[in-house]
Amino acid sequence: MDLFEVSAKFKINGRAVSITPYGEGHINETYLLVTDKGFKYILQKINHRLFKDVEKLMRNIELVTAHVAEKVRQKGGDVSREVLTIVRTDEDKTYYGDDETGYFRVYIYIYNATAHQVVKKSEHFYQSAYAFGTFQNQLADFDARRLHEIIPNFHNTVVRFENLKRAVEADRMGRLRLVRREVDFVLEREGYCGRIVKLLECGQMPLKVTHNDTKLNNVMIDDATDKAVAVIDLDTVMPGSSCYDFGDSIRFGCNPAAEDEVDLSKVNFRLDLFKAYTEGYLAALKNISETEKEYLPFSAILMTYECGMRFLTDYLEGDTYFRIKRQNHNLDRARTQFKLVSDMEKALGQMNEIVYSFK
Ligand code: ADP
Ligand code: GN1
Ligand code: MG
Repeated sequence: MDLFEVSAKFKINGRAVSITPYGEGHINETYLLVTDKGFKYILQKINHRLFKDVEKLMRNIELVTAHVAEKVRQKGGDVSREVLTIVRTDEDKTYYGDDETGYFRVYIYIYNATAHQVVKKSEHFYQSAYAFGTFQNQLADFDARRLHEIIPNFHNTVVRFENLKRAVEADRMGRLRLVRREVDFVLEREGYCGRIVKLLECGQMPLKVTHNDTKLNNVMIDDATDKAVAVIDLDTVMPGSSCYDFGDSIRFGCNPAAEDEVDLSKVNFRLDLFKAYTEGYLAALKNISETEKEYLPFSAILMTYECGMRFLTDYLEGDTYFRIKRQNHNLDRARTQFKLVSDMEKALGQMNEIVYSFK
């Protein structure tokens, strides 16, 4: 079944006339769909290898988008822009497909807005912080027990570390000899892994409903006003720590170069951007505890370290998780992350000062 046939199963306005690959996501296959009536939609082939239970995945997204939409409505906002809207199938389902065809979903396209790949204006970064903070506020009264933990242990760095060790031992692709330095970099920092996990376990760090994938390109920024419009990519909304959401944003956004930049001299941790993000996050986030605040700077290191470790694991296992576009792509990605970790370790004191310079 081709993509045009798939698109005909959904309640879109018109008939699809073009369907083209879109965006820079590493997980799903994303397409821009345009109809003969000029309407645009986002068509996605869901990564079924990762999201084995599509029914539960889409149920999570349905619950979360309905909850956020209600909050937007209460504030008199524009529900078609400020939250993802699922377009249903003719059979009134949130997705179409089966194991053979693959699984597909359609979202309303958010017009006149961009998901940026790097921070071009620090205002955008401030705005993305405000948006992710607001998203957490909107879900603060959402009962987390209604959510399925779609990828268990997603930000459990202890488990991620064990996975890397297993990949090293197996060395399936014979690539270990090429990455000894990177593996050592990870092993030397094992002490980072359990810190937030332990705080969550003992209840010192509050467990919240968080986004868990807070890259700049998972937030739509209005092209005209530079304000954040909506948080997108809701596949990983699960119970987590607000520190994870903060740290992952810093990981991606405070680097002026691409996540897969090969020239590491271009990869640097920018403290001015850290300040912009921190200001936006603290301005938006209601009820942040002292422990959360204390661990914000460290969480930037932790999330960057964890992501680098995940790229490295995938490289060792033969690139089965993150989509790659070239040889060594995951290794290049891992290297940028470790360069950022080194930079951040040196800047930890300054990051702390910045966090405590805000109320
Ligand atoms: P992945 O999980 O693979 O990262 P995303 O859901 O983030 O997939 O989508 C990939 C890209 O598609 C986004 O970075 C953004 O550019 C674009 N996109 C996704 N949803 C929408 C939408 N509703 N409106 C406009 N663009 C979107
Ligand atoms: C993936 O889906 P996307 O491209 O926004 C990944 C994140 C990583 C990120 C690294 C479900 O995000 O966890 O931090 O790549 N998403 C999933 O760029 O694993
Ligand atoms: Mg994404």
